[in-house]
Amino acid sequence: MKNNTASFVTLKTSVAQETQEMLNKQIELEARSSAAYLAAASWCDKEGYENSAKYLYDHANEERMHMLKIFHYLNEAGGHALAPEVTDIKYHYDSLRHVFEQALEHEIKVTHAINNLADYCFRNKDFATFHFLQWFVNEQREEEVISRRAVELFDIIGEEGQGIWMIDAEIGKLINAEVATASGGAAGQ
Ligand code: OFO
Repeated sequence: MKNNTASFVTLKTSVAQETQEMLNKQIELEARSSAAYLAAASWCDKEGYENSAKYLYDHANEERMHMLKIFHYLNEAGGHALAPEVTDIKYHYDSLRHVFEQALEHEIKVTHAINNLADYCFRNKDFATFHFLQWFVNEQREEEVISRRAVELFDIIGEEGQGIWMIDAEIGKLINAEVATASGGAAGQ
């Protein structure tokens, strides 16, 4: 007689094992984003960039929410979300500009990861997960726009004299900023 355990495991969810692994990797990446933003917030706090710190603390929370969104999706779909281990977080920065350049670079990396995941799900006909990921596609587009705006402020305002404090003030205004889409809406949460 055959052991039914293995077939039960594969019948329990329509989300393929490979997709589950990719979703767990994305959970880890979102957790890494949250930890990285938290570390950057702390650096800004310590350096006296109060508004940038607020922006980054807020963003760390958002990233944790992203992680949980995937976490719950995977478990509700009958899979197994794994609590991620996050190591090798950067704690020191050369300057405020460096913080935001790194943040933009990180967001671009996350966009690529989401696109790869969505592409994989579409090619493998997992349309439910593909549909679920559309929220993240929009969110990444919005996050890239805001992160790019933050970096642009350094060139527009200039860092000399009181410039750096003006940049910090402007970055504070990006908290909860909504990004209008080309079609007129806002890619909200
Ligand atoms: Fe999770 O959106 Fe940024 O990284």
